[in-house]
Amino acid sequence: METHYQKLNCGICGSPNIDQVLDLGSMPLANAFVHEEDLLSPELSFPLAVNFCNNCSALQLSHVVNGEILFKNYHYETSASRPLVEHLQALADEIVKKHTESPDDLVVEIGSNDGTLLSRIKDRSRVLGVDPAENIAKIASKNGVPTIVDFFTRKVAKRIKLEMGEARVIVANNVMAHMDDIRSVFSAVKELLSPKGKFIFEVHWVGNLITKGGFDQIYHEHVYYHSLNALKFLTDSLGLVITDVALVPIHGESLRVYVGREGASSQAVSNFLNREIEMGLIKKETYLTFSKKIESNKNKLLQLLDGLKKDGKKIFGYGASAKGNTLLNYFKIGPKVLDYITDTTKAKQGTYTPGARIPVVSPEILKNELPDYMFLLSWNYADVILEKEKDLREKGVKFIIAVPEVRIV
Ligand code: JHZ
Repeated sequence: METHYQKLNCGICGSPNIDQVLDLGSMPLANAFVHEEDLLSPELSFPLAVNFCNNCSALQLSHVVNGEILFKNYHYETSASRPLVEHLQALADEIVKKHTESPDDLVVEIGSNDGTLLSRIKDRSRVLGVDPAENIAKIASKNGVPTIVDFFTRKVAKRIKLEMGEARVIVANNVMAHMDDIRSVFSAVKELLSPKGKFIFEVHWVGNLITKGGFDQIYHEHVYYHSLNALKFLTDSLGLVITDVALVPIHGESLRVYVGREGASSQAVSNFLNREIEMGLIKKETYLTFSKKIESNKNKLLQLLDGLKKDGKKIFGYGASAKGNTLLNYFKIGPKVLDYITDTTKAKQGTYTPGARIPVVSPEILKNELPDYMFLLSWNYADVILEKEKDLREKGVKFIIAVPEVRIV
């Protein structure tokens, strides 16, 4: 099995006219948490660099790691983050009320993870999940969500159509950035979707990446950093229509894109396309400037952490997110700076973060041991977490947040 390969053509339009705009060096996989028994074994690491396509403006990784390595045994569980669960509850209601007509309609989710979304739809519609991670799909099945353990391909789409009929809704949250062969995935969607059906997906928006500076969203799982302009290039070329778009406040800001086999685009779509053009998202220079900003944020953060450590302060990390691992590894922040990282995901507790090797522990530790500072590695949930941790803050624990700017609260 080939572990990774270098992309010589744009994955959206096929053009060879691509240029590198950012290089983060060789990095371990952001979700490959290390178990105690593997501490002495070397970790896999791969080049992490970003290319811009001068033809269709798509931003994408220069090297792609084999999906079997990335996703077959996965540590991220949707249900571990309460704000995400609430977000998906609202999406479930929207899907049922606005996009299905009868309980016989089929809703298929690509990258269904632990079944958090579909379990909220299953009593109102027929549902089916598709996810390559066997360990996570098992949890979904326990939650009553039938799941095909596989990548979503044309073959799988045909099989579903044959056995269950066309899908009224296909939903894919935080997976359309992950699939290298995105053109085939869209073709498979077209195969399975009913003529009046909707393909609804959410992806982190590159505009948020650029304006808020959350470069830590860049890791091997995210092959693409989507703009609506590049996505439109893709759907146009496949005879699909982006019927609507909304910016939703999850993972910073994400695009929720509605795609159909027929119909017209809403005014919101053309407004959004223009907004991105005005922001410079279809220009290479924008990404070169962004890449320089990462270095200045790095200096500010390292100076702050260094000063605190010299003053003898104890610092823990909060939330062992995948993005946190990009930041820790690129900025070379290790266990000498952060004693522990607390995380609510059971499967991450007792492991060590990839690369930096910082112990991940249950938040229960905070009942016995309080740090002076907690470094928030899930800045996307800052508001909710600061509110949730009121007691901790009243006890004097301060939070360090690095995105969009380095600050202490
Ligand atoms: P969170 C994930 O990235 C993975 P990550 C994936 N690759 C992807 O594409 C993006 O999402 C979009 C914990 N936590 O959601 C739970 C607490 O401990 O920012 C999670 O481990 N306490 C699919 O991993 C982590 O933090 C809390 O109160 O960067 C958050 O990870 C909360 C709210 C979370 O995504």
